[in-house]
Amino acid sequence: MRLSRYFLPVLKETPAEAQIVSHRLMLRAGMIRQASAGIYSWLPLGYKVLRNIERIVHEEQIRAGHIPMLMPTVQSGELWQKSGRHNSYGPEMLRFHDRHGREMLYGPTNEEMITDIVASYVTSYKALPLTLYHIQWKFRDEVRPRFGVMRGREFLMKDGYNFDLSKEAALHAYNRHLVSYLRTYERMGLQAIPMRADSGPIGGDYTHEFLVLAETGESEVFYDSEITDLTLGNRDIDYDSVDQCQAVMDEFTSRYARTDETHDTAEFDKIPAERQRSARGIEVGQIFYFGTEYSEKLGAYVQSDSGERVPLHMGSHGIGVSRLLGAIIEASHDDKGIIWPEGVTPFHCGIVNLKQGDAEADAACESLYDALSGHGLEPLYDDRDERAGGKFATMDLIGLPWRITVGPRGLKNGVVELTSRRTGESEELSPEAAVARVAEIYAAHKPVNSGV
Ligand code: P5A
Repeated sequence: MRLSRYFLPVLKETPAEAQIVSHRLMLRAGMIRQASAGIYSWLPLGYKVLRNIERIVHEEQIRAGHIPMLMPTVQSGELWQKSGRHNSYGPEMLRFHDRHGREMLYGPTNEEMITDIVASYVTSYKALPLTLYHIQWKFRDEVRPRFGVMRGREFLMKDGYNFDLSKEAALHAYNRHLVSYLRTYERMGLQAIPMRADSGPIGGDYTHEFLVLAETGESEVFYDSEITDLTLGNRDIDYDSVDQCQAVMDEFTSRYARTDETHDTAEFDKIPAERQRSARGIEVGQIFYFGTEYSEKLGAYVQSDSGERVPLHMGSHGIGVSRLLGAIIEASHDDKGIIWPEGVTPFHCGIVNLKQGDAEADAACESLYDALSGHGLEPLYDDRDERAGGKFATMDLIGLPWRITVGPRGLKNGVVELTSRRTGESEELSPEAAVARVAEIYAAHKPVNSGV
């Protein structure tokens, strides 16, 4: 993309309404625009990151054996009457009537709808285990929408639902989700810690929230500092293996890590004092096992292998896709702007031309652009007739992890400059070597051919 032809409405001023750094930076970098409280338009740069996050979520869901589909945003109130949540959900649910006077709502979640679908088609245990998911907009009329996309009213969620014959099988689905979520967040450059949580209006005995530690987080958390040393890394996990998923689960959940809702001071005090931590965190996902409650209410039963009619064991699992943009920025920024992890960056590499209009510099930038594109990378070429300082400031603000700077002086010596946004370190290299280096860095972040 050439910046002169892009739509990147960056702001020089810090918007007064934004209280936390991620919200400020998303507005300043021209990523989002508020349409009304807690509802945002995704401008091109923000949309690109949103799509990258969504792609990683899809890839990791499919890797875990879960099946993508799409349910509507608008639902009929009827199913919610059956589950009993039409009343209990309260004013957070946006309700309205269609022209025939029927109760409609903008879905805050999809347990009822998916259970109804499965109840309609699945009749035998042979169709199990089954996990279906979608990535779809939700609406919750939050009392205090704030912090930009972090607590929106309209927000994008990945929500998945598992259907199993027994509690044991459903707990494997729970563990499998826990492992696949760890991998999902790590690919986005995030450490999200699974913490014992409170099940709230979704219900159920088993639930973990995934929290990214950040001062601006809305949740208070308590944990054993050892948990922050754990990573999944490149471990090759067989998601069908009950033992392997259980082992990872045990490794990550056996240490104390809880939100304030489940915090237990006596338990916490058993950890050596130097390892006790209290902090704040951003909840980027939550998993639940809730048994047969929805299946019984909505009629999701199957014939077991002994011929009995049994209700399905279910769980639901959510990732805050749009919230993740805010969480990533909270975890990765500096005074100058955003620092995107390679896995989600909107463009792979910036190209800054220090002397636009200089025939040699222009040609070198064009050829870098082609060479990077030839490697399947997407560069953002700042081809505007602007001062170098302004170009650097824009690149720093929008946070591309790598920048190649091209100027007549360097070109005389056959070199360009490759700069890391994270460390600020620069290296002079031939244009070919700079391209090869950038391509090598991104080789570890190639999309998985997952069939989404
Ligand atoms: C699990 C999937 C559920 O709704 N039903 C389907 C279950 N869980 S949840 O914890 O309530 O939401 C899942 C994740 O969605 C994000 N989230 C939000 N993001 C932005 N703005 C909001 N107002 C908002 N509410 C929830 C969180 O990341 C949460 O973990």
